[in-house]
Amino acid sequence: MTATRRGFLLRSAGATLAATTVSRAALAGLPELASHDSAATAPPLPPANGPHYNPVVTLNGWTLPWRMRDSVKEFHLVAEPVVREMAPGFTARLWGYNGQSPGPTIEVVEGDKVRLFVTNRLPERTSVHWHGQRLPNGMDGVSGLTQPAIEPGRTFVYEFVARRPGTFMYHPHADEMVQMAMGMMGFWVTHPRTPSPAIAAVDRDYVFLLNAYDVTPGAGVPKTSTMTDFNLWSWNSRIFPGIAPLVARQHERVRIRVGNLSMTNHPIHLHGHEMQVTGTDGGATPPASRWPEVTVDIAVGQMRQLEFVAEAEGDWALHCHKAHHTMNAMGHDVPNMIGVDQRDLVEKLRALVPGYMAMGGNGMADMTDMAMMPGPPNTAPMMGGDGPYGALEMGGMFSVVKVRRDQPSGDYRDPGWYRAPAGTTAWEWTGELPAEASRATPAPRDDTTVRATKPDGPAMPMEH
Ligand SMILES: [Cu+2]
Repeated sequence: MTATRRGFLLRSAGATLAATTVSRAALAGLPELASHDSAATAPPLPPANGPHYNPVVTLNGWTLPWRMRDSVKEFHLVAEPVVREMAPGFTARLWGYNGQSPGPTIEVVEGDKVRLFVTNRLPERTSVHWHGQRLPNGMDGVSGLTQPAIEPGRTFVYEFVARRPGTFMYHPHADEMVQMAMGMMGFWVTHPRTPSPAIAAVDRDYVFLLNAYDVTPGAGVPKTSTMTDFNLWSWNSRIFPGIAPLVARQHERVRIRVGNLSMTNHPIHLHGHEMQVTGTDGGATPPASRWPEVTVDIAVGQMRQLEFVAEAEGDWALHCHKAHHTMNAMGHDVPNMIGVDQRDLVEKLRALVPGYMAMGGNGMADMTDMAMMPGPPNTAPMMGGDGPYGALEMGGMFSVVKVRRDQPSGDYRDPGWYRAPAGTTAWEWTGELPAEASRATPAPRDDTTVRATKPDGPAMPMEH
């Protein structure tokens, strides 16, 4: 939901969220303030003016509208405390922009003159660095080095020409450790003025940031001094099963732009297809330099454009290959109990702690069956998400690329789970090799999780 500035002011009048009030006078003359209060994936924002391009889709995010003033594209970013639903049932109190963390995606065209108003509603000073852009030194947003910091309640103006097409990010260069650990970051895409072999037109163009938080189960505010042992590994401040699927029609060309603003690298792995890195932080890769990959490591501070043709129908996992990064709310100093007979121990402990249950003796998958193993309120399940054949036993940096023959082009709605053709799903051995045609296809365990595409529904938002 995009709210107008009027709605925003009305809402914030009674809200305790905003740490700093900004007077009406200070907002005078600024572009209408757009704000989002939902973590649903917003439909792509087609350009209202200027050259046409196929707009990007920000997973569980949205694109910032702009206004034109004398051929300058004007945007208004507001740095402020936000409440982010990281997964259904689990919210975190973060800092971000315009109502969400990450902030909205900024989308422009090569050669655009861009003016960005940045209002600071945080309790401390900030700045915005336009990561990867060619710009005048004084617009680079490093507080203390290229500009004074933006004090609470103040608005600064950044202005430059988006000279290089490609994939970019924005984030503070002021109290960085705290502000980035709190979720302050956003995506920026500059489309080429004319497509070229190096920057081909694609049918779907998805963007997300890799980030991570350390939120004590039951608490809502991240610990900002954590250096490596994060417990929530997220894409756009969402964790599986809260991450929207990436939907494509079979044979479509799909681009996924990924930026890493966490504290470690993430090998992003796609099932069932080969992809190429068509762009890096520095721009498009020359086509002759590309090679196929199924896993692309994305280092801290880097952006990568991954592209593939969605040739194979199905529900294909897309995830970070560091296994600890596909878990939620995980403590990492857990003893290994695999193979340990805990029966004696359980008896003794039950005398002291009624209802005590032993865990981990056969691995940790039991955790998914103990959905009810209640953590404190507002705790993300360690592994969550039900698939058509059972628990997915995944969390964190995990989503699904859903390739469908009948997905209408331009339709980003979740088509539900894939129904494999008979005889094409792994089956249980019964002692004999059956004829291909008579292989049993395991039945999805719950038909309610297998939703059919509703072609008469609204053309857009995928609620997830
Ligand atoms: Cu990772």
